[in-house]
Amino acid sequence: MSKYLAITGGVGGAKLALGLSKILTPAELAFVVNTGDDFQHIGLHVSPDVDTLMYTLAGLDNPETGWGRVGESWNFIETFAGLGGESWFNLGDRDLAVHARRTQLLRAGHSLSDVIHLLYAANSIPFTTWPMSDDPAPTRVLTDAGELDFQHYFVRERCQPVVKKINLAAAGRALANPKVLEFLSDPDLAGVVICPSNPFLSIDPLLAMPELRSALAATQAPVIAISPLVGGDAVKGPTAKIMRELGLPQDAGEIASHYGDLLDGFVLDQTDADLEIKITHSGLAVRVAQTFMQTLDDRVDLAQTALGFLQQLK
Ligand code: FO1
Repeated sequence: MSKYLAITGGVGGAKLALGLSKILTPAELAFVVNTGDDFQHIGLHVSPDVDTLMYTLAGLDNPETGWGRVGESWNFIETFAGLGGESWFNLGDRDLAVHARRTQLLRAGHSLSDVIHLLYAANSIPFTTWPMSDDPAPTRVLTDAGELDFQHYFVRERCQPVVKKINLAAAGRALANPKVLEFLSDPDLAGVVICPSNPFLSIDPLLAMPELRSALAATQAPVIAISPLVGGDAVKGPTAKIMRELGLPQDAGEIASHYGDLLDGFVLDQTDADLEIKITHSGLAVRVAQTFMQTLDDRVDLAQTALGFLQQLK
């Protein structure tokens, strides 16, 4: 039985995750999610990338924002703000129940892995989904406005501060999820897909975990990444802005070399087909496809392309 692992974080990654979930069975597909965005907020443990994937796989995601739930109400946060509480991080009423239940379970001694299993099962999601670690591994962002917690940079400051460095030290100290390490050494593993998430904010935290990075480098299965850039700009979020601020060329070729020798293949958007030669010369196999996903069909088509590419690379 061929099995596949999808590495995802944020909104872009969740889109492809949905596409993969429509063509593979739970016995064939597992997810590992970035938890570097997690934070304690107003006494609650918030896990944005875990929840974005959950809502997306359950068909409950807010199609406008990509995060949070569709059909949300905002009575709590409005009332909380009226009492002088922080409201820069928008917590919808139904979303709030997820954070409250997760916090309650964690306080009762459950691991983040267990909590994810319980919350995903409660939303009838049959796919195995692992956090990159059960330990806290908060991403911090060094900017011209000082070092910021991830959500302060991303939401409170709306990604405006100029990024100097992404601080992944906590991820470097966190214990990589042994289930993921085990899956990467499974002889039935037929491929790994790095979804089109922000490489610097949503994928690098996982790769900053030495054991996870070396397990990915050592796996016998082919590893591919899908470009999160289309024509030099991110579909959503600050990927291109961060690349500019880090002094990197804002093109898909840079993304391919960012992942370096971890990759066997790279999926490039058709807008960037001119980069195919350059990337191929770096020793990578390249597929050109539509990576810009608007519809469910787009998500499924890109997932099919990714799987076909992995089968070709085996
Ligand atoms: N992103 C925003 O830009 N503004 C918000 O108010 C916001 C609230 C929010 C609540 C729950 C949740 O799971 C995600 C939320 N996000 C919000 C998105 C979140 O900051 C990002 O999805 C990830 O951390 C980065 O991909």
